[in-house]
Amino acid sequence: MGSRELSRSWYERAKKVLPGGVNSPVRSARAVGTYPIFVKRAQGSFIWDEDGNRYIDYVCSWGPLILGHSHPEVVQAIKDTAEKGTSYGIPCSLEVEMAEQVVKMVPSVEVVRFVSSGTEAVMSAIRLARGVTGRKKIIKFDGCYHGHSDALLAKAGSGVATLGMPGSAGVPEEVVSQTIVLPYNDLKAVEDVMDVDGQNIAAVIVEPVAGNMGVVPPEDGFLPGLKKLCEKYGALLIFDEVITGFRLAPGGAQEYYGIEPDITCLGKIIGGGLPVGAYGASADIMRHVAPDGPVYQAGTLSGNPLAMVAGLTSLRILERANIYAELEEKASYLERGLREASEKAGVSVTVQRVGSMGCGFFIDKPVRNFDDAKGCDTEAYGIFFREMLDRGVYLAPSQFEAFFVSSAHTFEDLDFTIKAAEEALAIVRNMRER
Ligand code: KE4
Repeated sequence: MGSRELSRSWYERAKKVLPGGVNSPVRSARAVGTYPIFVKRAQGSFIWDEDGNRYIDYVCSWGPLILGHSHPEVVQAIKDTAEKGTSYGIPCSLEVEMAEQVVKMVPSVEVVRFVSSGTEAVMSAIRLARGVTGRKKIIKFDGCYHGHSDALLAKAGSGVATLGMPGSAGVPEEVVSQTIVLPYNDLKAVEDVMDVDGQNIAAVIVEPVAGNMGVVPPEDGFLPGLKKLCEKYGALLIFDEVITGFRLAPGGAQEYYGIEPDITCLGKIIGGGLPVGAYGASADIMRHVAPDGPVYQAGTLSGNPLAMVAGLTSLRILERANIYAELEEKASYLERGLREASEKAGVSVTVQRVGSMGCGFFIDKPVRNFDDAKGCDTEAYGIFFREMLDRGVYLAPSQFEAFFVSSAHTFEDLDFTIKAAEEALAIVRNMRER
């Protein structure tokens, strides 16, 4: 691996005009004790930095690029569409075709509204649930991330079943006072809150597979239990499928686990690499959304033809190619290899995976919630990240994120990654033994 001097100089220049030199905090790589690379181009499973170093990319733009970077059909569709305009602010047929595609693929969605990010999708879904039920309180789970809208930037208060506390400066307590934060996979905690306060709960929002504390699968009974409790108390169940949507199956986690939520939030893959978010539900629920109903939501670039065609082309490829069996084979191969690498190095890494999303927790036990995840050796993860980077493998610059396998990753890429992991973990062990 060559020098990364050009990335470093771009970073110094960026810090003068962008907060922390980035447009999203986790990209700063501060959590892994280094500075970010600056990407010059990307193709398939590879990214190249400004210094010309090539990396196998497992971030895939935080999930969107399930088909790999610059998929030729997606790029061509964007080019062809751009020549006819990039945004109209007036309805166009691509929005209808894209909505029909989402409705066709996502089991619980009959009507969908497009927005420009996952944050917008979730923010709108929460407003919709409150508008439909006439209730204010929402339940979310500690360690789940649903974008940066105020109501969801709540962190768990001390203990269980406490009202949220602001998870960020600038979020008034009044806003998060209606947000109850509970431990993920703790159905009893939800039951206890609902037994007392169920009639005031507008919605329970959950990542059906948590992907923002590392990857934490739902334990048996958790998702069905949430659905039953919501039905019992008249609250709406919201699946935040911004990561899992189109990732775990064509119909996302709700197809993978066979559980249909009341409202679904989508993002990432749905945009094929361009900014698209969406929220959808039954026609009966969505008729509450303006201009049909009283729940207001709007967006200048919502449904713009460029983003629609990138997403539509991607979804049609996913539906046609049925790549999920291939992704399962590749991701399970990588999981096995990482497990063997950690055993060989004598460094405890708990690999957790669902489909083509996974992570390696630097801890010697299963991780079932955020309190478990917080017990990880994040310093060791930082060393691992830097050593893998030096060997040409780009992982998430945070222990509390996921790795993603795309259809562009080859078994050669996976073998290269596993070998690099063996070397990197040996260095983690040696540094621990000092
Ligand atoms: P965006 O607003 O970033 O498009 O989506 C927010 C969001 C909502 N729901 C889930 C489950 C999400 O994972 C996200 C965003 N994910 C993060 C990291 N996993 C994006 C990376 C970043 O914030 O830079």
